[in-house]
Amino acid sequence: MSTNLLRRMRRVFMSLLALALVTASLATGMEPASAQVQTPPADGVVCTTSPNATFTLTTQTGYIGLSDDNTVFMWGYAESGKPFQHPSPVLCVNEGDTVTVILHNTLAEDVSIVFPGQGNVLANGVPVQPQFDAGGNLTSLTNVAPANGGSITYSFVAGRPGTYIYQSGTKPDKQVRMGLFGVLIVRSNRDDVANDIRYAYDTGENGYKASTEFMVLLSEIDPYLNQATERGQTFDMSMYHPRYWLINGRGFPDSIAPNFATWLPTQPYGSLARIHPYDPVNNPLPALVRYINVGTIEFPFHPHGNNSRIVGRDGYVLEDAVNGDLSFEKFSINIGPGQTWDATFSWYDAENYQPDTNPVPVTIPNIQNMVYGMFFSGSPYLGTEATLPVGTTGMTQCGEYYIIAHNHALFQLDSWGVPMTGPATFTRVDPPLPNSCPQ
Ligand SMILES: [Cu+2]
Repeated sequence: MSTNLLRRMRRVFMSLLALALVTASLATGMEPASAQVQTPPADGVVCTTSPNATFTLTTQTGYIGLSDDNTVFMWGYAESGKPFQHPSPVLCVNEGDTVTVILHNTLAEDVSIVFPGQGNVLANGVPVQPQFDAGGNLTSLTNVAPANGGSITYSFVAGRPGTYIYQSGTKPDKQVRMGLFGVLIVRSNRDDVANDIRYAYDTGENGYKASTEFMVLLSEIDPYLNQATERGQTFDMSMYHPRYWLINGRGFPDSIAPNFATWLPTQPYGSLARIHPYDPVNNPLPALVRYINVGTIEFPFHPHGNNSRIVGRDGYVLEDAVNGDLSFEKFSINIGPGQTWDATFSWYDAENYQPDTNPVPVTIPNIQNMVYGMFFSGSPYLGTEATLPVGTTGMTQCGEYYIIAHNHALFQLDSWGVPMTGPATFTRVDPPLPNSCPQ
């Protein structure tokens, strides 16, 4: 999707989103599958890697843009020498790597990082310990990088493949809410990247098309907490009340803009899932979505018209020695706070409607009698662009389908009172290859 299209769309989406939902519903009852990536990829997970799995992170402050055009002050862990970004970088390592994270703290209070799911974490070479003040009160869940310039080095062996959170273990009620969190992906030794195949885990049926790997990192913001922090004021956490909910640090429609969209300079990660229909020969593997919840309550995420297969949770493959495979099909993906869920999905062209040989079994009304959503090509047939009524803003490129996926707690599908924004994104289903879609 081009930059211009997305900018136009941002202006007009409010009045047209309802129509888009109608359009999207035309494509329900079917299921998703796979896409194209470049370097850096326009869509999909953006991995921050290091040859020796060593990452140098520095706390930074900055601002993000939200769907009501507000901006909010945030904290983040940024790669050394790079500016603030939200969320913090996605750290990708391989199982068995000795991972080293060097944390430099520029903030005026102690910060830290905990690595839930990782065992035997060291801080400056010795096992991490909770921290207490002189009165015996817990001050941090782990060793800290002291305020105003302190540093600490964490290390651990990445034992199991999976999706993990890393986040502040110091005043997490405040610091995680302020943005001190990110995702850690541990890759499996089963991966066969040369053939575009990865596996979420070392065992089980969780192979996926490597180029269709997506992330849905769900978070929340109470802007009054952020404002108080920016002003150096205290904030009464009993008054904590989020007004924004985000995917990968963006609200809709920014959520479907490409990775590194220039107009979202501090929010590099999009969440559009771009795939092709399942094909037993040419596109047999599913896509993978890594769901992560760093909020304070459960988020019932809801990809329309599509079941996913949950293959792992919290870095554990869903199987055991007695029962074997324990993966399961799921419609809404209800992720608890602090959880990660890994889900595979394909999109099946179940009816395979074709204009000549297998037309839709309804009489299509005259276009004057229909309302067109901006994500409707004008034709119900995948891969067909048809005439749009005069004055209609069309956003499709090659007759692709857009299927909405959103947080189904509808009071959260919102940006401080602007409805139908926040945690919503799309699955974009391109026609089978070869097609005329811009890549
Ligand atoms: Cu819905």
